[in-house]
Amino acid sequence: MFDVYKLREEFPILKRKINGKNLIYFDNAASTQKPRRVIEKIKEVYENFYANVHRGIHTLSQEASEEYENAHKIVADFINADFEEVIFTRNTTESINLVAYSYALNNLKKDDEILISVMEHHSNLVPWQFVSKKVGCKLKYVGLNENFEVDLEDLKEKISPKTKIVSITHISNVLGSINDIKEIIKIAHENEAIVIIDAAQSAPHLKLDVKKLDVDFLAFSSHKMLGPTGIGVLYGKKEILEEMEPFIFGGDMISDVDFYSAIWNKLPWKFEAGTPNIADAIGFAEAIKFLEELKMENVEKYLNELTKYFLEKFRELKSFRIVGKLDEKNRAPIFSFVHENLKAHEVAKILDLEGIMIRSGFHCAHPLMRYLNLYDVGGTARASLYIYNTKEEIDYFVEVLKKLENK
Ligand code: 7TS
Repeated sequence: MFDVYKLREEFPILKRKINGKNLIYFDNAASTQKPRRVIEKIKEVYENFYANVHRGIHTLSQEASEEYENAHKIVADFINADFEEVIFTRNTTESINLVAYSYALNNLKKDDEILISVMEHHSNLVPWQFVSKKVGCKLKYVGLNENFEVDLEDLKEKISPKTKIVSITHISNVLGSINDIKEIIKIAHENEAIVIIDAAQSAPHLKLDVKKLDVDFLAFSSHKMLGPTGIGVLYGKKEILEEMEPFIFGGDMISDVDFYSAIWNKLPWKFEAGTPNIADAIGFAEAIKFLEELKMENVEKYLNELTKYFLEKFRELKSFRIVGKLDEKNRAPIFSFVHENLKAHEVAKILDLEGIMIRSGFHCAHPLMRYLNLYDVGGTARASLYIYNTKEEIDYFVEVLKKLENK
C-alpha cells in the first residue's frame, strides 16, 4: 500500500491555500489534480521532441510519432486491449458520440431499441436521444434497485430481441454505486445487443480488463485519472471497429485519396482524423504509469478505505442525508448529500470559505435528479474523493458540516 502523505508531495496544487485555509479538493469526479511527473512530461514533449506525428520522415516527427504510438500501447495494456482497439478522442463524451454516429446511426433501424439507465450522465444519454430521433428507434430506461444500482431484474424485463444497444455507466457520478457490469454485459449479449460501458468514473478507481469483461465499447477520460484534459479513450472490439465507418474525415484517417473516393487508414488511425492531441496523449500515458506504479489494486483498496471512513463519519450528522448507498460494498467515494433546509449551492459556498472544493447542483444528470425527486430542490451537494485525499480531510469536512446542523 502507498503512503498517502508521501503521495501528496507529488501534487504541487495540494500546497495551495484557498480563502486562507489549506486546500481540500473533494471534486475529483469532475476532474482530478495532476502529479508533477505528468506536468513535467508535457513540458518535456514541447521542449525536446515536439513535431507533428505520422507526417515527417525527419527525426523529431519520428520521435514524436513513436511516443504518441507508445501512449496507445500503454493505455491498451492498462485495460488489456490490443493496440488497434484503442482510439484517442477528446474525452468520454466524444468517445460515446463516436459510437452513436459511426455505429448506431449506420446500424440501427426503426423499431429497434436502445437501453440505458436512469443514472446516466448526459454524455451517455443525449447521444442516444439523438440517435433514437434520427433513426426512429425507441429509447428505454432501466431503473434503480434499493441499493441505488442499475436494477438487473428491470433490465431483464426491458431487454428483448429488439434491443440493439445497451449503454450503461460502470460507476455513477452522482450516487457512487458500482454497477454489476459483468452481469449487464452477459444479459445484453444473450439478447445479441452490443454493450457500451461508460467508464469515466471507473477507470480511475478499478482495474479494468476489457477481455475478461467481454465489453464491446468502453469510454473514459484522461483528466479524471491524473492525466491532462483534452484526451479520452474509446476502446472498441477490433471486429466491430473494422466494420464501422469513420466518424470524422480528414488527415491521418486516410490511406489513399482519389478525386471521388478514399481508402481509410488501418486501426486505430481510421478514427483519429486531423492532428491529434500529441502532448496530452503522452502526458496521459505518464499518468497511467504513475497509477500502475501505485497498482490499481492498491488504488481500489485505499478508495474503499476512504469510502468506509466517510460513511462512518457522516453518520454523526443529523441534518444531512446521503443520497445513495450507505455501506462501502460496491461503492466508490462519490457522495451526494442534501441538507434538510439549506440548498446544495449554499452548502458548497460555505465549504468553499473553509477551503473545501465540492460540486453542487445536478451533476449533468437531470433525468436522475428528476427520478430521485431532487430536481426541484436544486440537486445535491457532492463530495468526491481520490487517492491523495486523507481521513483528516474527511474529519475537517464533517466538522465544518456540523456547524450547519439545525440551520
Ligand atoms: N460519464 C460519466 C459517468 C461522468 O462522470 C462524466 C463526467 C462523463 C461521462 C463525461 O466526461 P467528459 O470527460 O467527457 O466530460 N462527469 C463530471 C462530473 O460528474 N462533474 O463534472 C464532470
